[in-house]
Amino acid sequence: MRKATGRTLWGGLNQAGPADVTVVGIPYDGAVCYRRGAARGPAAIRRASTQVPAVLETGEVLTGLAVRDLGDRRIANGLPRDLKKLSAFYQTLFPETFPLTLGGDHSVVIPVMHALNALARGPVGLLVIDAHTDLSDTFQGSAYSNGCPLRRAMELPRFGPNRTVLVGVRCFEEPALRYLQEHKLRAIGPEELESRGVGAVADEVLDRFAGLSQVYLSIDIDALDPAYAPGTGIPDAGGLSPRQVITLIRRLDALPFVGADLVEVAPPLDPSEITSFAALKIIMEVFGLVLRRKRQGLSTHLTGAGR
Ligand SMILES: [Mn+2]
Repeated sequence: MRKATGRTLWGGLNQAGPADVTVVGIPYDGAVCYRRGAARGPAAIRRASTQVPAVLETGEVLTGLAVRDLGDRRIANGLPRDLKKLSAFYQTLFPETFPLTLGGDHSVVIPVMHALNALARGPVGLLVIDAHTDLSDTFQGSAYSNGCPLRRAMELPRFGPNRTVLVGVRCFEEPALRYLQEHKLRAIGPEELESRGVGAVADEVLDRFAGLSQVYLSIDIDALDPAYAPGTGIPDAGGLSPRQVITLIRRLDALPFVGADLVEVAPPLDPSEITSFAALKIIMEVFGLVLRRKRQGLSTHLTGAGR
């Protein structure tokens, strides 16, 4: 594990000791089905994080949020081989802190979901912001490709199609589309988001997760239009704007989020670094959400974990 203790990381919020948010990088792109490069995502996002102040665009100052960057965890032997080890690591984090994972390709969140599944006492809501469904049972011969992580999550008892919402999806493999339709998974595409507006969609998301004690947030940077996020393996035109994603996240602080990830930033495909900086801005918004919950005395990590 590479130590990352620099105080300039994360807008200066990075510190040693107990933390509200714990950052972990998983520099792995072995499950990528097209262009690689996401393994270098954590380093690029961290580098960007030394260049910004810890202040949101609303003027909210993030001082007061304790962030600790633990550096990287590696998937040396691929998935599923390293799944148990990584899941065990996350099981030590969830009861204490809000883990924020930097991908890596989208398959890196499978161990995170396994950890949540092992610890949560009740059902887990899952909000996924992504251009793709990631619901393929297998993709190019692998059950652990980056086209499959959401399908793997759906197989875990704490997760399920009726408590999962996809935002930004617009690219469907046919078998994944059938699964989505058969299981009545709620998918809100870019056109619906644009026509109904972010506020209405946020209200629906709040409504759908009402009553849950834990919700996990997974953000694939390819949800953004390639104009805003060209540095990713499979860009898909017609996507969301950073404006929409930032506003959506800001409106969801009533939800009991217990962790999040941001995946699929591929720096070799991102010569201007705008993808890394867009990812960072979205992550800062997640920090803001955690801090607002903390200030209100609301839970910011998995409570009542079954360990
Ligand atoms: Mn994805």
